[in-house]
Amino acid sequence: MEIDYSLYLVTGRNLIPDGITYEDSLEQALKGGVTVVQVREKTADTGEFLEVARATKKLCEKYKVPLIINDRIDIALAVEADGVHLGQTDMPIKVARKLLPANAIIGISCNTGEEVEKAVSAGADYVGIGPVCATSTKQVTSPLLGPRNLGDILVALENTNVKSVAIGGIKSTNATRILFGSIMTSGKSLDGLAVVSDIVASPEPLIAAKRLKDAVSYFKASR
Ligand code: TZP
Ligand code: MG
Repeated sequence: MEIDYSLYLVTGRNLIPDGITYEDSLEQALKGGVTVVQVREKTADTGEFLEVARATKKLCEKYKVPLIINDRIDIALAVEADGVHLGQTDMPIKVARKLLPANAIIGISCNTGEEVEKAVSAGADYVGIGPVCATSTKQVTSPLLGPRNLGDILVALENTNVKSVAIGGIKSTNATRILFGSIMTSGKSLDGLAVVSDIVASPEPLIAAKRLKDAVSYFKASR
């Protein structure tokens, strides 16, 4: 399955402003041009996670956008999601691959070139590289990369078909700098940007998504 990684929305239900429902927020983001959705639920129990995943799947189908589930292979299977996103300490990619349908998308979070190299040999479809900038959405312990280190890490993807998104503190105000900054050191460019708060914490997720999408489209058109 070919995925357009341009604007990869990672959900964050706790960040949605009062008065906006999860479904409204998601639908606005999809209308604004989000191209992939990852359901990330760090505190929900299994029943709640499943419910959110089902609601998300409905909207993803409506907008023909692939659905990725964070961490939980069982939930991905239950809702027939398009894939899973794993962390460095989650189920190993090779094990996940055995459990999931043959065409499942598997992505993994990476912070270093070595982690990216490992992800490539384990058969990842894409890597989420970060945190690029400071974020308060997730407690991060790994070093902030900035565009330059991000570019150095992208070198590990040269001559592979593995796609990449950057994550962590990405906003419409720094998107262009991250996209263009990261190609200074490598011939490889990002395939997209992964964003939580700049979209979901916005009172206008459609506009927020559109701004980010425009930045990625501009970058891709100029390559
Ligand atoms: N992984 C690394 S940083 C991060 C995740 C899930 C959070 C990104 O959130 P935001 O709000 O886009 O900075
Ligand atoms: Mg995880």
